[in-house]
Amino acid sequence: MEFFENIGKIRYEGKGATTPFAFRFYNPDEVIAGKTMREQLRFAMSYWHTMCAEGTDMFGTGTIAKTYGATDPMESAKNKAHAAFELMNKLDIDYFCFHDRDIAPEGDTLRESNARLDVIADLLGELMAKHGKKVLWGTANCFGNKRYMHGAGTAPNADVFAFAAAQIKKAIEITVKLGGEGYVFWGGREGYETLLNTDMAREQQNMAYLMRMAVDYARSIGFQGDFYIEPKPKEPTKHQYDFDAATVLAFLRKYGLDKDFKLNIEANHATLAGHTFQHELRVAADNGVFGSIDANQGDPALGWDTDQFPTNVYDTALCMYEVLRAGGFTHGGLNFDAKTRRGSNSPEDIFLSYIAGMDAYALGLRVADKMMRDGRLNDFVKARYASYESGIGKKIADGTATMAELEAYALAMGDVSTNQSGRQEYLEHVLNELMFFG
Ligand code: XUL
Ligand code: CO
Repeated sequence: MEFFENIGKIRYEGKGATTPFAFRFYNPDEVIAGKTMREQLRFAMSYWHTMCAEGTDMFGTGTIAKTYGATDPMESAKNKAHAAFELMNKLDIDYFCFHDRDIAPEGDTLRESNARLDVIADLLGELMAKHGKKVLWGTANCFGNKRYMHGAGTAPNADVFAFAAAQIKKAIEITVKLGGEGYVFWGGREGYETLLNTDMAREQQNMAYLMRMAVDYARSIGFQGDFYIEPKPKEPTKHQYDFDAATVLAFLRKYGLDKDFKLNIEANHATLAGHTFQHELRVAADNGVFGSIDANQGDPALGWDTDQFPTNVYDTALCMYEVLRAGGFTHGGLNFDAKTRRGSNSPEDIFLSYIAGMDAYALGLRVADKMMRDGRLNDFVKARYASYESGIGKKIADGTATMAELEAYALAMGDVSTNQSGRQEYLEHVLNELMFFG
């Protein structure tokens, strides 16, 4: 059974493409910066937005049906799995990411939910083997059900904590069984609304313990991939504990989890935190925890997580510049945690959105590669800090200068005689040149 019968395989047609159902910039087998584009970009489909989300918002019901021709929830889940592989095949996407509840509907009891998961995981395993697709990462949805209204790992109720642990254990087992390369913790409702009812220290300590147990359990059953925390500052709670990359780093270090976790940086979460996407990626890379990326974009005029498909090439170029600087992905990749707008409600829109996002990242990779090879940006930064390569600067860099020595140096100087321009506008212009010439 075909679910998207009007749409054929999307291929690279380059500049001469005459149909919107073609890649203009993503040429999977072309080598850029030493690897094929397919290997550099490691695109993944998000099961939740793509296969499940129907375009609902708090003002209205869905605009696009995602039942895949079935009324029974398990039949629908099976059809959904088949549809997912058709979509990945047609879009030439190698990976997918999922929450437990995206792939199989929750049952009345945990036992029933787990049994349903087993059925669908077996089917996914068969389809993966048949079509050569892989799991980039799995995760547990510990935020949708009403039992998690006060959080999961940070719930004030120990029974909720226990339920969440059991749910995560199963999600890890499924992820491992499917050969997943990563496992994500996004703290869905791990945060608070008011400190008048919240013991923040206890909640964070409990969360760290849950993560410790999860890591140890996963390793004990043979998981060799990466664990990620996905920072987000707010939504659904007012104050999410995993606010941004720096906050997550402090948490990981406090609880001795920093060797076990990397970060999954999401573009729209970065901007919600008041940062640029590039900033969050740099913080992760500079601290040795760059892992994976949720590729989407927000709307600068809106203050929430709009999860739009990424089309802004400045952002994708600066993102891929960070990825290349970090040496590329290892287990991570670019997961399109993105959904079509509520008004883009046809199956064609899903394909056109992925094409737009994949082409935007392909362009980003092409520009980033030019930025690296051109070298002007890197050389400029290097020259800007040249004073730390010799003399007093080298002593500072080596950590051998003393306060008294620096005082003597400053007194002898009288005042700083030169301070070089930062040339911001020129560098932005260089970026434009690299983007739009050749
Ligand atoms: C929510 C979000 C999640 C995570 C996985 O904002 O980004 O979909 O990526 O739970
Ligand atoms: Co995300």
